[in-house]
Amino acid sequence: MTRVVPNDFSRREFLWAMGGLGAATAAAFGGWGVLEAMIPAATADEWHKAVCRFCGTGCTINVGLRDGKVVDIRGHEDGHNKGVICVKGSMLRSLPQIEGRLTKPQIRSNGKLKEASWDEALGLIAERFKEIRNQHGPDALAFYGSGQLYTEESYTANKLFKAGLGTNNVDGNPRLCMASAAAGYTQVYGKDEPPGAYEDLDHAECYFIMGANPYECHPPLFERVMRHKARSRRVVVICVDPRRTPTAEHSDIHLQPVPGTDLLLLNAMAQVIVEEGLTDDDFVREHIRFSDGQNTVDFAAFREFLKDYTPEKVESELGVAANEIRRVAYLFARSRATMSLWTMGINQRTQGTFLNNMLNALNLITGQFGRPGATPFSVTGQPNACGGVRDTGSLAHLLPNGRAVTNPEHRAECEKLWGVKPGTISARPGYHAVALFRAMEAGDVKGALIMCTNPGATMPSRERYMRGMEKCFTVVSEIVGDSETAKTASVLLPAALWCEKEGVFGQGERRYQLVPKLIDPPGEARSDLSMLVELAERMGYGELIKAKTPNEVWDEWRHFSAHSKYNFEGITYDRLKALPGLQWPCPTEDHPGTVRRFVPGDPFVRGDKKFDFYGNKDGRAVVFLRPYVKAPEQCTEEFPMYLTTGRVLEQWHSGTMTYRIDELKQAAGPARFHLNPADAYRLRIAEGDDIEVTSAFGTVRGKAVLDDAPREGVLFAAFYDAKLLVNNAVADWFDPTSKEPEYKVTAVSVAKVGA
Ligand SMILES: Nc1nc2c(c(=O)[nH]1)N[C@H]1C(S)=C(S)[C@@H](COP(=O)(O)OP(=O)(O)OC[C@H]3O[C@@H](n4cnc5c(=O)[nH]c(N)nc54)[C@H](O)[C@@H]3O)O[C@H]1N2
Ligand SMILES: Nc1nc2c(c(=O)[nH]1)N[C@H]1C(S)=C(S)[C@@H](COP(=O)(O)OP(=O)(O)OC[C@H]3O[C@@H](n4cnc5c(=O)[nH]c(N)nc54)[C@H](O)[C@@H]3O)O[C@H]1N2
Ligand code: SF4
Ligand SMILES: [Mo]
Repeated sequence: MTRVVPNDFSRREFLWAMGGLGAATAAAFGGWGVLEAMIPAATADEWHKAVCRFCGTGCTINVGLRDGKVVDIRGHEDGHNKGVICVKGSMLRSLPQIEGRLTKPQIRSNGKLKEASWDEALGLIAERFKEIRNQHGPDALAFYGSGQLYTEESYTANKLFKAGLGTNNVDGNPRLCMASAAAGYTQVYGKDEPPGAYEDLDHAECYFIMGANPYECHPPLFERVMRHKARSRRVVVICVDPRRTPTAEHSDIHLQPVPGTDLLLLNAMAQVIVEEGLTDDDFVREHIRFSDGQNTVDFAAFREFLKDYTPEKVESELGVAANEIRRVAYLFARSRATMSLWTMGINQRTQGTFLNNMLNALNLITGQFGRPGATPFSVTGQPNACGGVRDTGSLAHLLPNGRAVTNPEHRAECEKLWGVKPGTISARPGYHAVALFRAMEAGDVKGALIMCTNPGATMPSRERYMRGMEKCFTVVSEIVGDSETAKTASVLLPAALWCEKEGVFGQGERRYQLVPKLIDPPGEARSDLSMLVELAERMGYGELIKAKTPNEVWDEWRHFSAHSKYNFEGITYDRLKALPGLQWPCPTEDHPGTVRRFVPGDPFVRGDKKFDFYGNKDGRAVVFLRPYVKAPEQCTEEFPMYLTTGRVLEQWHSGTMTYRIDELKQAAGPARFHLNPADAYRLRIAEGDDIEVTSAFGTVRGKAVLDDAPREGVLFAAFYDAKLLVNNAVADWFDPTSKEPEYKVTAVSVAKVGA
């Protein structure tokens, strides 16, 4: 492997100075000396438009090939990302060759995985799944998928399980990630997915970034914020995070709340906005309905509700001074265009849905909506959580295009569109992620297909759920053989990754983009779609799953979508091959796509309305009165600190991909516990000490690093390193509505090992 710069430290410094952006981008900033060293040795013979495999930014890229191998990656100038990519994207060139790629199926016998043929592996799965269904009913089977599968793959799995096998036990990692955002949008607008677009990043004057660290997790988006800020002195960036992240360091205002208390801040901001007359009264009158969650209430009731949340009343529990709350509320309401951005610090919370409701509410009551730069915007994590999972309804309570399994009309519509007998789709919602792994543990789910996700590392309270997977007939489709999840597999299937297969990713602004197949997978590895198609055939569902190639599945799916307000029938493979993606709604093949929803330009807006929240019968968006409730994890004498978890720039989730790429591994280093020096001093912990972190859920050991980024009393760890499986200690409480776990708030004790 080519070493990129002589000294890893200086390389990381350089990348960080560039906002983590990749080699192709760094040129724009004049970092030429180091840049040349970063350009890979091999030059490409041919270039192909594709999409980055990693995050929900969904950067359009050019993939350089030589001798059937990926040798270079560049940002695509015509993409929404305008040529910008981050370090993970630029290192995609090494992904197909990572160590440990699976090349043959494996079947466990006498406790050991042994190589087998595809015929044996798929034959066994079909036989065992049929047996389990016949003996225990369809709900003893489950599919656990991923926002990193292609849309065609998630759509097919969802259809096979819900309309074929007859169980709604279809869930996946977007439950851990975007469920609160989806629930929040659906309650407010009657439809999921953001009203705004990345383009809004170029126009806002106030950016309200809460529970998100886009500097590390969505670098091209944050770079757009910084570029806009450099152009205009009026721009103000506000960051709300218990850690002083690089995002916070680049912001004008950083509020550092106690983990788990954000709803106090949002309600207090609303209180200031209402009390100080900062609402947009016309917008409120014409386009908003207020609700206490059960009934419609009036504005006076909203105002009354907020009286408990004056800045002075909340400041001590929140950990942010009242005058700061007032200042931020003014800036939010008064700027010419306010864009709020949030991710996991908000979604992964027992009040995640309420927090999402309130973030949308702040933009609505101030009329910061539907103009360039004025929009609420939930930033998406995975490359295909939106298009692949939320839009296809591949979650336990959903059917495609925003339909619900509990709604008889919705079931009937889907049965008709899928051509199955009335009554085929079960009326019972399946198990959501946490419930699913508990059902495996309890022995209620006896057979599961896990695809493109590594819950053995990434579920909260993971040890418990490893036991569940071990107990079950667990089929794991993976690219590597030694993920935590693969260790539990009864059958392990070798998967093709990214541009070894073809399919569509739908990123965070409703944009669908095509990844072409450019190279061959190693050995006998094959696409997840082909596994699903063959499994369906072997189980007797060949007629139901009649679309067998990516293009055939896509065509079926886009015609399906025409029966909904998620209509993208006009987005064909041919258009996707030619264009750097299209944003839905996009009903016809000559439609240019839709940048902003619920405003003119959106094909569903009726007549000459300036705003039309057509997802709700009365055409209004709903502002909810959402009371703050303390997080279930509170600091006690036994567990006096908060553990919070998250990501670093160079690593992706459980690290099975990025921790095997030398440059990214060296740049991130091993994961450690980040401890505020004040806490470290109190606990007599020095940098480099081995420490033990214990919660009511489990214990993890790791090295301490002193870092004043987390606020006092807060400990941070990332989860990419299999040597520091922080999820052993992370609590698995979840939001009662979205069922998304609260990864961000666990009460722990911290001690030096042996002390
Ligand atoms: N480099 C990199 N980028 C990624 C990913 C990756 O693995 N690596 N994964 C992608 C995915 S799937 C996702 S979901 C996104 C996640 O993107 P982000 O949500 O931006 O990343 P996280 O690090 O999970 O969490 C964001 C911040 O929440 C803060 N936080 C913790 N508790 C609280 C709280 O109580 N209140 C508030 N306000 N903030 C809190 C943390 O300190 C952290 O800085 O990133 C995507 N992009
Ligand atoms: N402590 C803590 N835990 C968290 C979070 C947190 O903030 N803190 N965040 C949560 C969130 S937001 C998310 S999204 C999840 C992510 O959790 P996971 O999805 O479990 O994590 P990944 O490492 O992305 O797992 C993807 C797996 O798919 C494999 N793979 C890659 N490409 C393919 C393919 O094409 N086909 C197949 N079959 N396999 C493939 C990879 O090798 C990898 O093992 O983690 C959650 N866990
Ligand atoms: S920002 Fe996300 S999509 Fe863009 S290059 Fe980086 S990892 Fe890939
Ligand atoms: Mo995520």
